[in-house]
Amino acid sequence: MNECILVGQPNAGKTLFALRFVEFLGMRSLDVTFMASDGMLSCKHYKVDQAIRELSGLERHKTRELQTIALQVPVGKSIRSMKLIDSCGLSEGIHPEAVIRKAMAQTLSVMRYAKVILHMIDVTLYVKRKQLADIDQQIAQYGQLKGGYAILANKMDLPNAKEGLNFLADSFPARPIIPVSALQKKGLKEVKALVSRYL
Ligand SMILES: Nc1nc2c(ncn2[C@@H]2O[C@H](COP(=O)(O)OP(=O)(O)O)[C@@H](O)[C@H]2O)c(=O)[nH]1
Ligand SMILES: [Mg+2]
Repeated sequence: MNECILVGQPNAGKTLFALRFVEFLGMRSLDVTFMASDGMLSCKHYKVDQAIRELSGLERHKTRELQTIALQVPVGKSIRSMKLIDSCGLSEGIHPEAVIRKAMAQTLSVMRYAKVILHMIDVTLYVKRKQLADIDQQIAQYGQLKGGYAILANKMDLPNAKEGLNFLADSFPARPIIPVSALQKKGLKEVKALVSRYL
């Protein structure tokens, strides 16, 4: 199966982006499989807008386990199957909550076998701050070892986002960077084109 994992810091916009991508592919509803860190699986059916309300949000670490969405992606004249895996945010240091620590370990293990790693970064983090967070540096280093890797520079709708994007482009001159706005549904076509190359 073609796995594509969304990784990045908490609140980068991974969950909202995943759901917008589903919507972009023409799906009105979806099945999400939740995999807890102890391996327990559960599944829930959502309408896209309901999933957005329930699964994305400002609360840090709202996504606490791997959430897999099975997708059918039209590529040329054929349809390819793909699993889009939304993950718990990776943050610096050792998180005090065991559930989150386990979810982060689970994310790292999927990164090993996923065909494509989409590294989501909130560009507004880098408008003022001109130093990369270690975690973004590490994900990018790991991504370099993979064929399928791209940085999704998210929240391009926000003021001064361009400055953050420029900083990322200077920091990662050799990596593909796709500017997106999960909120305004921008950049979805470009991400689909990239992902399709690996399906
Ligand atoms: N302005 C803006 N806000 C966004 C965008 N993408 C996500 N958000 C907001 O950022 C917050 C975190 O989003 P979420 O998808 O839960 O982030 P996750 O922790 O990476 O899964 C939510 O309040 C979203 O509405 C975007 O493109 N633009
Ligand atoms: Mg999330």
